[in-house]
Amino acid sequence: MKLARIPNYLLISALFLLGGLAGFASAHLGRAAAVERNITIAAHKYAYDPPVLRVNQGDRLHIRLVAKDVTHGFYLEGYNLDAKVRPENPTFWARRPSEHQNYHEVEEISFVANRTGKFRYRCSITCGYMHPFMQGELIVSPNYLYPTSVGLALGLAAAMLLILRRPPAEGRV
Ligand SMILES: [Cu+2]
Repeated sequence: MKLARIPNYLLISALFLLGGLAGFASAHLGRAAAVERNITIAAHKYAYDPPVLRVNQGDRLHIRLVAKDVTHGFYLEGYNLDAKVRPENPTFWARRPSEHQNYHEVEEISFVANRTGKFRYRCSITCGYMHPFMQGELIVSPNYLYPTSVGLALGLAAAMLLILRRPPAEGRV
């Protein structure tokens, strides 16, 4: 089947879907435009503020921790992060538990939220009788919407261009 014989509606839908698929695939490969997010988490007896963090996959998070009353921990499941934060201190201590690292002093912890899902963060330093209940949640959503819609729009534009450049129907015998 020659390109000129494909009906317009088929050409439009095919390129529209193809563009969307390409956008979706690029998001899946982690090429979505990353957003930098500066987040301060305040730890106090017996909660974190904010208790829930919502980000998109691919975002780079810069997390600063502060303690409001006593020394608290911050263990983030799924991202191999643990921290210790003391009140009145502008810096805190962080480590990667699985690599048996010692705590080192930092001003922020920075990482790319490349794993989607829900990850609990909880206090890793006994801070009082309600300590086991001190936890929050990081929710990382897949970042499909934006690249997919850009892909759909590009596919549509390509289809329109192709159609405008075709010879008129009566010219095609
Ligand atoms: Cu605590």
